[in-house]
Amino acid sequence: MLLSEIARKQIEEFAKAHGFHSVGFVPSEDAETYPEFCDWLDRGYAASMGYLEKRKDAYRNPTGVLPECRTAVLLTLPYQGHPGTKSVTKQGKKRTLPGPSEPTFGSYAAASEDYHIWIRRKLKPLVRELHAMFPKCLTRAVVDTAPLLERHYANRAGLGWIGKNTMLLNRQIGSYFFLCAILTQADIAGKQVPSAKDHCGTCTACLDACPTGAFAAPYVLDANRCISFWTIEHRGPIPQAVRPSLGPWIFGCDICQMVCPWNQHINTEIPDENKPFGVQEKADCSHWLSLDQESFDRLYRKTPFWRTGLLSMQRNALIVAGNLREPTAFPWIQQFINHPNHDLMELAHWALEQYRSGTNQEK
Ligand code: B12
Ligand code: SF4
Ligand code: SF4
Repeated sequence: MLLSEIARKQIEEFAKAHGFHSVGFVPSEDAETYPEFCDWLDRGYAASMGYLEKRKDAYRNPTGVLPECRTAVLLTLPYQGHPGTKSVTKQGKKRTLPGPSEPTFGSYAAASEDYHIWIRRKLKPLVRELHAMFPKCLTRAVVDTAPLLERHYANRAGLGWIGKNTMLLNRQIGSYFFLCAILTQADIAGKQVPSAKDHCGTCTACLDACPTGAFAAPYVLDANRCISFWTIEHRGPIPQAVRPSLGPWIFGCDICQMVCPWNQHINTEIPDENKPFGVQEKADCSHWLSLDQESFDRLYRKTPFWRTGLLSMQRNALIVAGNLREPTAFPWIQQFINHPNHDLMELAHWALEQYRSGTNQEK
């Protein structure tokens, strides 16, 4: 057995014993989909996520992150996906539509700790294992934030295919999983495995279900129209025309995953770190509207909500409360009508208007 083969086997066994679902290896080569990525940026589909354009060159090859990189090790970690899909018949056509008519949030944020934090921690023993095998090799663990086309390399490493909803999908675990990588100077990728086959077929459930029409084409998402972008990444006011399309989503959106046939009946081991925690509160408009900065800091410093910040979370909660005319949030909205932050004050008036117009419609 070649040394690289032994190394791959050992890392794979070690990773699986540490709760990773799948592991794949790919040589550090230019991404074949790099032109698609550049085209995506040129069309303005990144919206205001300037960090992507800023590091455009680095995305071409993993050496943009670790100049000495010879191999990218890609890994997956499943999380508990959003429950509540149901089949309905719409316009004579049977379709699967998402359930939530109550406030809700992207299930990736259900754990008690931000995945960037705990995945980094989980990668440490793996990095140590690599160093034990290749003592002088330079290595860098990557979760989400480095300029690496994670889905592309995961696809090349055989971990799944890129679906029409742009998610990486795996036949066993659907798309409810995180991706992460270890970039290393050790040359262990071996012979390239074939990329996973596309299993979307003629299905278009995700494209049909997206409430904002965010897919410019199959496999191409325009972030300017994506709820996930508006509620997580965007800072500042959300235009009036966009607000109703947020529906019940306080933070993130799972609709294009909820309807995916590959996400139904998933039964996989969820790592302990990823177990849902405080789900009811996170999906409660009143909870977000009642928080002061100190409580927010205390409760959410180590969660994905932290980067979005309290003001943006309250912005989202006001919009969702208005969209759903959420009865329990009503008294909390009143507290915002003279808020020192002009955007929140304007939104509180907008939200109250939604309650009023809703009542008028019902008369
Ligand atoms: C920016 C970003 C976003 C943006 C833009 C998303 C997007 N689709 O581009 C926003 C804020 C909208 C977003 C939302 C979400 N995100 Co995000 N996001 C990222 C981030 C940081 C970069 C993605 C990126 O480079 N986008 C640019 C596009 C062009 O690249 P791409 O999506 O990888 O697309 C490739 C393919 O589509 C292919 N391609 C392009 N055209 C074509 C055409 C054809 C025919 C084919 C076959 C392929 C193809 O080439 C592209 C480049 O390689 C990654 C982490 C990372 N470093 O990769 C996480 C990441 C993609 N996000 C993730 C998650 C979990 C989410 C959400 C589910 C969160 C939520 N619940 O709200 C949603 C899902 C929305 C969706 N359908 O994608 C996970 C996805 C895991 C998975 N199983 O795929 C990642 C990998 C983070 C992680 N480390 O786990 N996200
Ligand atoms: S995350 Fe939601 S808004 Fe964004 S593309 Fe998917 S379904 Fe559409
Ligand atoms: S819903 Fe259908 S088209 Fe969309 S990603 Fe899943 S299988 Fe592919």
